[in-house]
Parts: sequence; structure tokens; C-alpha cells
Amino acid sequence: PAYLQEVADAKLLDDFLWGVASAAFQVEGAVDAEGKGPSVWDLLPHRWANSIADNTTGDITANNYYLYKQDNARLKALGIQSYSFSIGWARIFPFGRGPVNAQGVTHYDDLFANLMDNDIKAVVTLFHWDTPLALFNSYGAWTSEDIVEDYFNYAKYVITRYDKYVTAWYTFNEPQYCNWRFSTYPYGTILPDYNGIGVGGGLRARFLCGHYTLLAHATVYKWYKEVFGGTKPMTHKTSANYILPNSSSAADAEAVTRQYDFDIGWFGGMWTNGDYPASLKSTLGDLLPTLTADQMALIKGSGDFYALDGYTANYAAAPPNGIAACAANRSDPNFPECSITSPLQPDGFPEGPNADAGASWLWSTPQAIRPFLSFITKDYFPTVPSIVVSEFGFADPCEASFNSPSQILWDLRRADYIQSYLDNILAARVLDGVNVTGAFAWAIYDNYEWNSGLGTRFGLQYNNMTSQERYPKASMFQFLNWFQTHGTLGSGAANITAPVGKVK
Ligand code: GBH
Repeated sequence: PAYLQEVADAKLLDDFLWGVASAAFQVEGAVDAEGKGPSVWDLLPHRWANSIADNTTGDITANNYYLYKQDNARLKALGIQSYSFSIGWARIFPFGRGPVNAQGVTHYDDLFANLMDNDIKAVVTLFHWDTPLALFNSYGAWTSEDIVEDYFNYAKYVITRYDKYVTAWYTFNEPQYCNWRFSTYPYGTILPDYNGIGVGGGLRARFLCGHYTLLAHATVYKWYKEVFGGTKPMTHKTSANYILPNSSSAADAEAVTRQYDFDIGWFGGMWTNGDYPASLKSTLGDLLPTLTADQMALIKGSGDFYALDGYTANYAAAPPNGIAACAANRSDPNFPECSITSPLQPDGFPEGPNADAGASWLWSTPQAIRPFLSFITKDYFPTVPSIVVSEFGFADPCEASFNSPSQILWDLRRADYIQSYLDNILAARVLDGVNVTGAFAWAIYDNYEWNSGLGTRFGLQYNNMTSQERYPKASMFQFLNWFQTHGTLGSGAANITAPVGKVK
């Protein structure tokens, strides 16, 4: 059809920001090197039996702390324009606060300088889940308001030192997972009951840590713009997926709306009056901390663009006992969302029999990003000026059982996902008028996939975790080919076939 031809012929904006992404804990390794303090994620695989699917640790993972120069050389040679990565808080402040670790700072000095030497833009996340362990022992980390000031001090240090190298800042990765990815939940059974919220913390911990995370974000944003005088765009990254109602019933439509309020609305006060969504307030009651007028004013406007980590799509259904009954009962299994989500498989998409073997939450539904970009920027938050897909990616089910490059490099499902996803981003811009200004594929290469360990691979490059050799997969070439067609490759693209195995 003509509209497909229109997309096929279209170009991205000249300044479209694109590249590959990682996070400190998932790629750096060097877990206790050069003065780094422990983080919650260093501890977890060692101290909580069976918390990691394959019982691996992140102690070494892709060893990027030592191999960053060859990794950057490889990015340049592939023609990748930008690299989105995070800074390890406990490398800079080993105790989360207090003395600065000079060796950790030197490492990031060198990393930034090397990225600039390679003409790769740095897109930086200040915090991607690796909370300094000392902040638990001090005050229970994210369930205490003390974390706001410590995060602020850390952020000020990093921003002051590195702002000149950075193209865009993210304060937080996916704040809605604060209670189990960066706070009390994983430690419920092995760390004490901090702040009287009960072991593991439950819902109280979830909305307390969300509260302090949101305030920490807004505090840094305000300082960056008004005191530091920062000019780079700053926001936080939101994890959310497109949702369709499970049926045409009014109840399922309401389940969709409620799910969006929790996924998008909870941390979206920067696009509204700063407050939490009404559905959260009425459902959660005193489980949700109250925002004061001053805090709402701080949160309102605390973002320059919307950053979406959007991987897949879901259906939502109302619970069997109805939304009202669920919302009125804190022990209901579906409380507080009172929406039951399940993965969406679009009709006719060549996904095969079922969901991805390595990540049960993730189905290949790249078509969903097109309506989702419109939904967020036109329907849910009409005040959003522009949107970047800060992460998208796919764990190819075939890869879990392979461990040789000759098999694993043919990641055709991921390649198909990447191509279709990018086509749909472009369609959102060209056909729907969405101001989508960037896209980052997760991940730079295979790495430590949190509770799934080293066995679940999201990389556009294969990484052999023993030899630490990297190889671009078919999906990487698909990704680069797409940008060659619709955008501009980075300056080093001439050597596109060179970076196989070890780059000296
Ligand atoms: C991203 O989150 C993360 O930012 C990144 O670090 C990660 O490597 C990447 O996804 C790939 O997973 O365990 O079944 O209960 C995406 C949002 C939120 C998706 C947590 C998986 C866990 C589902 N993620 N969710 S499950």
C-alpha cells in the first residue's frame, strides 16, 4: 500500500538520537575493583539462594570496566552514533555518601574521554538499580527520605563533572520497580525490617520508595536547570507497554486505564500538575504518601522529554470479582492495579508457538509501538513535547540453548523485531505526526540480565562470557542497515566489517 511506501521512503530527523544501551551493573563486572563499594545487586546473587535463574553472579559479566576501550572502538567501527549507559553510584561513593573514590572517578573520566575520542555521544543514566549497600545499613535506602539528599549529592557530583560530555541525562531507570529492583523487596528475607514497614516491605515499601525516588528526581532536575544552569535535556525512563482491553466490556476498558495509571501516571507528574493520578490516590489511601503543594510544584515540569522503555504489549482484564471490590480490599490478589495483564500476540505475527523462553514477560509485538507513541504523547500526556524510546529489545528464545557464535549470531527473530520496531517508530512520525526523537536498542551486547542471570541474552552483539569476545549478531546488521537507510550512521562506519572477536 501507498502508506507503506511512504514510510519506506521516509527519513528520520537529522538530529535523531540513536544507539545501543547498557547499565553499569549489567556490563561492568569488576565488582570490587579499585575502591568500589558493594551495591545491593553485588550481594543478591551471593547471599539469596536461587534468586538468580542460572545461579550466576554479576561479578565479571561482560567485564566492560576493563574492556571499555575495545567496546567503544567497536561501537565506532559499527557506525553507532550514541551509547546509553549508567554510572555506578558505589564506584564514586563507596558508602553511598561521604568520601569520593578517586579511582572510580578516574575510570569514568577515562570512559567519557574515550567515547568523545571515538565520536560517540554519551546518553547517561545516573541510577540503574545498583543502590549502594551501605545506604540500607544506614537507613533502609529507598524507604527513607534520607535517600533524597544522598542521591542529590551523588547526582550533583556526577553532573558537575561530566555534563560537558553528556548529550542527554536520565535521573532514574524505571522508578516503578524501586521496591524490587533497587530497594527492599529482594532483601526481605536477608536484611532487617527497616523503617517499620514489615520484612520485605510490601505495598508500603513500594509506594514509599516511589515517593522518594520521584522527589529525588525532581530535586536533581530543579537544581540542574536553576542552579547549575544545565542545558542538556533531562528526564527519567519509564517502563511501560501498550495495552489492549481483553474484551469489549466496559470493565476491561477500565482495567486498561487503571494499568496505565500505575505504569505511566504514577511517575508522570512532570507532565501534569505534579500530583499522583486520582485512581492511585483513591485505591491506595494511606499506602500512598501525600504530596504537598510545594512537592507538586517541584515535580511539575521536571522533564524535558518523555523516555519510554517499551519492549512489548499486553492485554488487560478486570479481575473476576470486579474492579470496585478489588480496589476496596487490600488483600485482594490483584490489588492495587485491579487489572490482570497477559502478553499480547498480534494475529498473524510470526512469533511461533509461544512467548520467549528466556523472558516470559516479553513477546515480539513491535507493531504496538506505533499506536503507543501516539497514545502517550497525544492522549495520556498531551503536554509531552517529544518522546525517545530509551530501550527496546528482544531476548531470542533460540539463544538460551546455544553457546557458540556460529549458532547464536543468526538471531533472526530479534532482527525481525528490530526492523519492524524501527519501521513502526518511523510510521508514528511520518503518518501519525508523533515527535519521536530517538531510539536505543537494548543491549550493546549480552550481559547480566538481573534475576535471569547470564543465560538470558538481549545483545545485538554476542558475548562469550569466558573469552569476552564480542561478535555482532544478524540483528546488529539489520539495525545498522535500517539507520543507513533512514538516518545517518556514526562517523566510523567505514570499518563496519572489522569488529569481530577481540579488538585491540
Ligand atoms: C529493562 O526493563 C531494564 O531497564 C534493563 O536493565 C533490562 O536488562 C531490560 O529491560 C531487559 O529485561 O521478571 O517476569 O516479573 C524493562 C522492563 C521490568 C521488564 C521488569 C521485565 C520483569 C518481569 N522490565 N520485568 S518478571
